[in-house]
Amino acid sequence: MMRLALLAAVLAMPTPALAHAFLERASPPVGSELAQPPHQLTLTFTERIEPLFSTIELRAANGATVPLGKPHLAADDRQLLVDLPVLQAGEYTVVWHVTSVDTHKTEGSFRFTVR
Ligand SMILES: [Cu+2]
Repeated sequence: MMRLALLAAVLAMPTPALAHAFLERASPPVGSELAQPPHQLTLTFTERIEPLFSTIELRAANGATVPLGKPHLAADDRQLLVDLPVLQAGEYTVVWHVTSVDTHKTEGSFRFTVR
């Protein structure tokens, strides 16, 4: 019975999870506290991504969106970079939506704090 349930769960998955782009690491790091405001945001994903259909949003603690330029792609196509304006002290939330080259969409968010 257990085995059947497991098989059903596997069959119900629309696509192999392997090929989806998830956040591998970030700069500033997820959950970090920074003594100096960062100049750039760098998100590294587990798969190559399509920059035209990928966005990065930055929200201040009061919910206001911090205006950012368009993110650009680093050489290995797995990294999105965006320049940051001078950030005031406070907690920030990075919200990312990316489309990997296999057209699968993923999204997530994380926080960092500027002291
Ligand atoms: Cu995928």
